[in-house]
Amino acid sequence: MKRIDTDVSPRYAQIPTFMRLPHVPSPQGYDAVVIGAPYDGGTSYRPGARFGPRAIRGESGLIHGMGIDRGPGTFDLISCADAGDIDLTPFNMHIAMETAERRLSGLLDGNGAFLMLGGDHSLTLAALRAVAHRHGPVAVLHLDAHSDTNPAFYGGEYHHGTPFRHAIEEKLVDPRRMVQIGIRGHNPRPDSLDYARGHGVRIITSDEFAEAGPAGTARLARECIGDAPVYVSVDIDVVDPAFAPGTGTPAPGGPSSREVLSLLRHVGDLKPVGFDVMEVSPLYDHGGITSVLATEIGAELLHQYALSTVRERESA
Ligand SMILES: [Mn+2]
Repeated sequence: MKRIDTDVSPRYAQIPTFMRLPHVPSPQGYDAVVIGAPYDGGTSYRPGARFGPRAIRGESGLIHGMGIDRGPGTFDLISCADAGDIDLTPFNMHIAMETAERRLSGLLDGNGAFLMLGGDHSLTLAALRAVAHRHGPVAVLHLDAHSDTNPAFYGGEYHHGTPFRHAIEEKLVDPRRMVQIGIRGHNPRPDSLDYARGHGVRIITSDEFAEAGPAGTARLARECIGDAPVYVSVDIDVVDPAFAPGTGTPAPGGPSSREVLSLLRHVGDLKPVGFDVMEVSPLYDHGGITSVLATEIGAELLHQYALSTVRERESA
């Protein structure tokens, strides 16, 4: 199956899949599969991320597949499909998490990697369970305003502020090969950064990112992650709410969309094995700018995966 041809059908036409990829509900043999995770049962403030995947897909027809001066397009290098959404119950997080893990594990059985479109960040724990099942404990490149290593809130162990604490506790990730970039703002007490730093996580705050710049920050991340298989998780709230207002817990003082996109251009130098773009809440968006950015980030991650896949193939 092929992508919808923009020479035939204008970019705002046809039923939207991510970047006009073919909709393949049970994909097999693809290098990368895009999957939506419409869910917001773990949000602590603004709801609405359950509508994220649909909004991202709606805007994603805009993207042709590759920016200027970037060489061959992503879909000339690797095979990709859109598998649709995970059917997640809005009523019970434990069922939703199990459903997500099962579906994502199933994708990894027959394909190279997935790009999950969220959905709130609690589902990244399900993704890491699936990825660790396949690859063992992975390194993590985590872009977010928040470290998401909080304790339980209101008696709930699992919510969108906890996935990386659980991932560390469940040994799904190697915290010494984990980098969190863009962290800022306010944390409830005790400071959740204490937990992350106490386990050896490398935190690069928003101010440190601004000082080192995208290339310098990428260098720091590469020193920490090395050639370990790495999961890349992007909470859209890493970007300043001036550029990405449509999200659950906005935090002023973040990097611009350009800075985040140029940082992500270095992901292909690593060995990425899975991706997500989370926390898009279209209810709070304006003119679709957050969804447009999420689509651009997803496109960049697929391209970086294509570059690393081609490099691995050539060295094999
Ligand atoms: Mn997050």
